Amino acid sequence: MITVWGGGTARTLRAHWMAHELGLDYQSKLVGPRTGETRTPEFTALNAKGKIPVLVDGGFVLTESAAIVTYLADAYGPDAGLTPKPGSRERARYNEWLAYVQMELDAHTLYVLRKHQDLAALYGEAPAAVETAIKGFAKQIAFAEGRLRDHAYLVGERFTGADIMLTSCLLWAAAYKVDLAPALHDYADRQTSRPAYRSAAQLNSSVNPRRKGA
Ligand SMILES: N[C@@H](CCC(=O)N[C@@H](CS)C(=O)NCC(=O)O)C(=O)O
Repeated sequence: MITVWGGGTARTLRAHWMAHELGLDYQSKLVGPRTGETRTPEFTALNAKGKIPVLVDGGFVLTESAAIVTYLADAYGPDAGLTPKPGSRERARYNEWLAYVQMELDAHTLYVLRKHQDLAALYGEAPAAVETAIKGFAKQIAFAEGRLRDHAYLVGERFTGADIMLTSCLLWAAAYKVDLAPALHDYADRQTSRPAYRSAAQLNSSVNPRRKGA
């Protein structure tokens, strides 16, 4: 039995979205962040970091949204093309996009906004950090825009887990009213019209529809 723990955030959406792309029959435990549900002994035994999402596949426990997205596609959709073949140059390109999304868009910019705007009561007010994060996002997102001006997807000519990762950040940025170029809007609209996105987003947001971002 496969279980995905976590709901209500851009990062948990990634895991549910890939599970829905694959048509997996899985269980969801929609615990939310900062609810105390990620601090229970049951949860911290799975993830000592106290963070969602977490995947449990039989006795195998995996954390980190990008790792979960990639593992699910590798393990349960080897012929579905949702991840390029390990060892290929396309796989290297896929890894490049994943590292970029996680570091340059998620951790260094959007999550800084999240921490010092919505969660300022927890992490402190930091207007200079917010301003730097907005500028940093604008600079970094140009890399994705350059690709998407004349390609439909990030890797090759098909949808992969990298598109799940990027789209989750574009939705997160849009929720923060960050300006996005037309090519990025069009791209996000195409990805979010996928049936798997729609069903996963509905499930993911059933935790707390008012919550923005991660
Ligand atoms: N790098 C991790 C980040 C996970 C993360 O920070 N999750 C947040 C919510 S999006 C969380 O679980 N916070 C737990 C809490 O604050 O209770 C990933 O991509 O999975």
